Amino acid sequence: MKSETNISKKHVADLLIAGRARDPGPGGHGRAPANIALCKYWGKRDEAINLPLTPSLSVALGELGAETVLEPIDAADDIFILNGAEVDMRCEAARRVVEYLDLFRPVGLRLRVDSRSSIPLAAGLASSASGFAALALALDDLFGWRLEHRALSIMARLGSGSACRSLYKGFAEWLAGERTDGMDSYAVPLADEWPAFRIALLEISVAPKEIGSRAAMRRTVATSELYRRWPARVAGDIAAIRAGIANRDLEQVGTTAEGNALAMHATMIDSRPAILYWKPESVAAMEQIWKLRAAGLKVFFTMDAGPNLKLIYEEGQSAEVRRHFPGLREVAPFGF
Ligand code: 2P0
Repeated sequence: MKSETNISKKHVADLLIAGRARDPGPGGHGRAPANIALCKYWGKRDEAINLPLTPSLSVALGELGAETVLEPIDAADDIFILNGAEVDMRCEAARRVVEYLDLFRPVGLRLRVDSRSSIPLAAGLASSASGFAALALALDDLFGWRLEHRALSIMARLGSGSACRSLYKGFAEWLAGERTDGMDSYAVPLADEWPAFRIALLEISVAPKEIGSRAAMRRTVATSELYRRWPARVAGDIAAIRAGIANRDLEQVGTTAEGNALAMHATMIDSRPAILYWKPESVAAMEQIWKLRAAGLKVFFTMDAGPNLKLIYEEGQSAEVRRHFPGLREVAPFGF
């Protein structure tokens, strides 16, 4: 299923900024929202440069996201500050940031990376998407490149696949593309605004995962028989979600997004060895949502590579939904 080539991130980075100066200005700033997929990205056709096997579609989380400031420093090593605290440069997160900076900066340039995330850590949300999108924007600003959105989206994708969807407010679709260099694999914003749309984080557990999404994706693609059905499932789901958004049809968007997330988890469960992110409380929450829906409340859920749920509903149901799930963290993607 995969079509790995020998194309490296460095090669793509050079294509993106070909002919542009690499002299830094005094500083760079970038800010990007987190995003939640309604039709999931699950599985790569090229792991080296984060190319997906299928398209995906997400909604950005308004003001929840990352903000990054870059400054050249006269030092032997980079400095990485996350939410005000200096990060040990030997840790995995710092290593990924340094590796990413190395793709774009001249040899010898050291940077102070000051990053803030407004994503509640307790929500169990991955912060890599908004983090790498903000970092891409900050680099673009630091070097004064003024890259177009498409190039910025590809640039963000090199940090983390789903980061390419974090450049826009509202809904965005990541086009899978076909090229081996991935220059046609980037996200585009959907024009639709849906002010009543709500997405809310229902925390089940924030314990560290036993397997990260990168490794889980790899195992699913390599071992799940069911995964062979995934591209066809995505094709139908993404069309249905797109049409549902255009018609402000919550029932269609909600049922399709919920089914898509469950199908993604089914491919994980079908992997050998099986991957199961759900906790008993995750299943209890799903059952509660189905019960409320049977009783007439329009509320749906999606889930990512973890045990937490994200609830989908409209403003009119907000009070009722929050009454049933008191700890919810609600986001109005168009209302900030
Ligand atoms: C998504 N996830 O569409 C899917 C659904 C998790 C479940 O994108 O390896 O951190 O950096 O490309 O983007 C999480 O994966 O993976 C993810 P990499 P990423 O939101």
